[in-house]
Amino acid sequence: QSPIRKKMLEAFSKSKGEFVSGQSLADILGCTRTAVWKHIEELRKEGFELEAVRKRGYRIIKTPDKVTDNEIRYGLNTKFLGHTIYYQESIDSTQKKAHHLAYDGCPEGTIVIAEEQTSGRGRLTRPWHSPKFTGIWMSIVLRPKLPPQQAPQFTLIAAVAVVQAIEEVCGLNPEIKWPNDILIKGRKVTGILTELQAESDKINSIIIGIGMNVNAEESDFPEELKKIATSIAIEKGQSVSRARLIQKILEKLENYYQIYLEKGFSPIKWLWEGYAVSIGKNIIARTITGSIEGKALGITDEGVLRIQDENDKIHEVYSADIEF
Ligand code: BT5
Repeated sequence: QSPIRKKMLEAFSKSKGEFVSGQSLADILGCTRTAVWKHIEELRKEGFELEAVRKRGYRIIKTPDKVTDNEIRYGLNTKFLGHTIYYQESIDSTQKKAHHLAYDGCPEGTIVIAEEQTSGRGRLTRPWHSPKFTGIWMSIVLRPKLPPQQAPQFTLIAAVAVVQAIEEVCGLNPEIKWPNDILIKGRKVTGILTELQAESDKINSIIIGIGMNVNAEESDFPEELKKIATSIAIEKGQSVSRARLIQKILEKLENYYQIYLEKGFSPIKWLWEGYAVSIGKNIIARTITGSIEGKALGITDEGVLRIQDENDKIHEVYSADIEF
């Protein structure tokens, strides 16, 4: 944030919600009233709501709901997850940053979080729309001592954690569409991206990216997403604290991660199936090598989807886009 806007915010905090005249702001900042107005517009872009009244000046009505490291740390109830936080107001992709940090040896449980991503990405380098202050754009680094084949299970563990966090914090009932979509009433509210750094037989780190539309309004989505995406605020009819949701996701994820390390995948699989929408249905799975049509039977202990085609042949699918 620019030093001028920092000074401006100090002046507003001193006034405790009362109006500060344009002239006194100009005096404090040592600039013209036109320049003051420009800085006010910048604050609005940063998520501040300001009231401007002629002859009285400006006052702050609402500060942006931010997800800074302090906001996340305050009230976080985990043993290690989220104890190291990299926060940036704007970033290209939290996933990319987390990869660098993981490579450089950051501690397990490190998270990267930003208010905005300028090139957030989904699977297969698809873009992930991440406008400022409206969502949770977060990447989490874990270091399980496991073979790389088990990595896809982490998408499913994260999905269970996300669904339960949304249920508990927001009172909504999301569903999981294998492998990585969380839906509310058929529209995507969250996407999960699990990537790994590994040697041939062992995982060095797993990077779980979570993108959740929280306080986005209909108008925040570009045309191509309007019909397929939704947000917590749209479904609930009111905005929700992103910091609280993040804390709940981290608490749930840490808990299920520990259960998974102690007891294996089956307790998670059992929970996961309770939230899954596509199981038992006739689906089309589009993979990079082609499409498979048939009945989704369920997932294996590795988190792989089993599909039975019309000739009763069983296919095991590691990653795909599902239509039903
Ligand atoms: C995903 O990919 O759903 C994984 C998304 C992971 C995003 C997180 S945010 C934090 C971290 N940092 C990153 O850079 N990424 C991760 P996939 O299944 O491939 O879905 C991508 C598709 O979802 C796009 O092609 C769009 O159709 C749609 N999409 C894009 N942005 C969306 C949004 N905000 N809400 C709902 N759908 C969206």
